[in-house]
Amino acid sequence: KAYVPGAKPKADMEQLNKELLELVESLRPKPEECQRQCEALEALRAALVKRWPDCKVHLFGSTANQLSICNNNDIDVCLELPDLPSDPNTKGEIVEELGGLLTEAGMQNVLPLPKARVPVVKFVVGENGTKVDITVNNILAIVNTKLLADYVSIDERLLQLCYVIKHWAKRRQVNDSYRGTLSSYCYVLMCIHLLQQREPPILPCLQAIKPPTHFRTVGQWVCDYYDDLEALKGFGAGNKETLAELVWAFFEYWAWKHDYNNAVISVRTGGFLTKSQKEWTRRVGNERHLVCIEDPFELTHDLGRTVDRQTNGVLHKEFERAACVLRDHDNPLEKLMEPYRA
Ligand code: 3AT
Ligand code: MG
Repeated sequence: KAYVPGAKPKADMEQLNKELLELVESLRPKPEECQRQCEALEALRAALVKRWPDCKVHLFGSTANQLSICNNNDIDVCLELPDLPSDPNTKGEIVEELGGLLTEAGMQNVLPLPKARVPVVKFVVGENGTKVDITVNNILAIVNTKLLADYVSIDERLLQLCYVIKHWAKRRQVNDSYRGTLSSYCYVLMCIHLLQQREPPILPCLQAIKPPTHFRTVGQWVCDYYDDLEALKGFGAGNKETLAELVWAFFEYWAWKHDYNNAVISVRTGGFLTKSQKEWTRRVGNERHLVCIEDPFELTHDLGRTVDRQTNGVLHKEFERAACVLRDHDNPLEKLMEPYRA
């Protein structure tokens, strides 16, 4: 199982690539599923405008940036209320109120979490079974959803890689930030970072291209970046790497090459920072900074902060397992995606 520098996968990479592309196609959400989610959003919007006539209701997360895989059945919604004070207590109060209002409107399994880092209500739209997470004035999430969507539109290999990694992470049960592994959002940032690092790069660093063309400031965070996608068409064309090669590169990196002791992955700079630069060298409260992934906008936020000693071991073992399966098997895909059994 040891690292062998320079070792390459044993599999026929052309064949593996073909199989991975088929997997990607099978993971695309079906039109019925999208239709159901749209209906859920409309039902919700109708209930919300009755109480807040000048609110806006945004879709964000994977259903808004094309990175949703089929049977995900989960939508992320943000209620935008103009003129609401931005302190967490106010958001918590709105979340409490939303809980009552959604129950009255016939939503099911309504669970308000007013004390969460980002206050949220979880519920299910009764008629069609769509699960919803609704947050209040979560403007950073709207902006980071657009950033991810913009990256997705630059090179199709990003969507393909994200699908494969998200599918793998769900199968291997390492996609749950509440249980100490990593969120989907975090995996997507890891994929973007990898494609920024290829030689030649497959993705640019949108926050480093000057001058920016998209402007937004959210609280203390300046979220400006370059979003002239027309001008970036064909950016990655000089790099001919296939999906199979990128999947291998992803797992090889996280299994053996990432410097877990010192390095911070930064999509914002398109490169690496150190834990000391970020002052993420020691544990503060529950934030351990064992795996460090910088949020592109909320710069004090380490997306790996939820990982603890035990789950760090689990994650690292899973990355190693995936890299070894790819390296040592003639026909690795089925084994790579084998559901985790305790
Ligand atoms: P799934 O397809 O639902 O697995 P997703 O991309 O929708 O993946 P999540 O449901 O984990 O990802 O998160 C929804 C969005 O919420 C993604 C991002 O815009 C925002 N978000 C999630 N976690 C964070 C975070 N820790 N910091 C900032 N934004 C976050
Ligand atoms: Mg989601």
